[in-house]
Amino acid sequence: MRIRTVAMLGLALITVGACSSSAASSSAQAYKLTLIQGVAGDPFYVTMACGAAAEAATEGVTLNVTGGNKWDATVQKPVIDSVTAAHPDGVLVAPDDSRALLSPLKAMNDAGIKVTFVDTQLDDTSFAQSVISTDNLAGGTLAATTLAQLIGDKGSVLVVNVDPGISTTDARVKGFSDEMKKHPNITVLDVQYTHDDPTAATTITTSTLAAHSDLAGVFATNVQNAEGVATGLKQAGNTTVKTIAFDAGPKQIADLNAGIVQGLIAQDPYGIGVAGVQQTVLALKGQATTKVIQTQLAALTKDNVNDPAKQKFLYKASCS
Ligand code: T6T
Repeated sequence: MRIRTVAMLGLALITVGACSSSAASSSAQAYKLTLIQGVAGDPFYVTMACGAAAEAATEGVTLNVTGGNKWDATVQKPVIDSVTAAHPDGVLVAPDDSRALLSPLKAMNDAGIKVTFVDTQLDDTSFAQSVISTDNLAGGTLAATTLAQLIGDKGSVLVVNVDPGISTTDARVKGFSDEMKKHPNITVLDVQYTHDDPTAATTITTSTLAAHSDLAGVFATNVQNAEGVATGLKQAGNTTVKTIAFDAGPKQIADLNAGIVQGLIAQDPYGIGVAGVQQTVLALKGQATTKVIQTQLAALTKDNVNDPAKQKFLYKASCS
């Protein structure tokens, strides 16, 4: 497998080939695919790229991986535009905003590039070959029932989220908030946004601990928020507040094992990457695709995190 990293316009661009480019281009079906990550460097998207690269190798297609260095639609838009200009055959994309990126992604589709949504999606999915994600609503519900149990069904809970307008994290918060309505002795505080910055999550945790003496639990909606919340609880020496977080990056697993976080709702980003390549290649071959695919999730605790069956839900820092 060939992996090449190129610094371009401040973006990380990785080329992963199943075989040498000359060999790939000699095959009639050596399609060129690009994966546009929600943000580069996030273990969720690193793992998704590993799955996509493995499937690309199996199928004999080439895969470029790119992404902005920040979760921000204004950073992702030029990345999308430059991929459209490069004109691969198909693109797997995780849009950073469910509305703001409609126009550049429609332009990509109108240019004849097959588009598949992986993880996040737009409000308008009409032109997508396939939409592949976790059942984020169900994950949010599971986070709420687990947290309610951990805190004895009473007290205040803090929700630390990325930004409004992201399909995945919006659905997680909806599932969480709707479920918490069934728990009258739990007060869900106003959702706080971090723009995907762990430092902001730490600051929010510190100030909420100070302002709400009955704070009993936290729901952190993704990797960066979970990392920042754990840091805030550690810095405060707090051992009473219970935390449930989405995702299963390496630092999150360490925090779970250390007892700082009590539960993780882990996704299967590797499987999303595999399915994304499979569906895009089917579309390119003119074969039927599956319009909506929901991949598995798993509830991880300190007690089950080492089970063999859970290992596929742990995210990677790199593919090797
Ligand atoms: O939770 C994942 C992903 O599903 C979400 O859309 C954005 O955040 C992550 O990448 C984790 O940081």
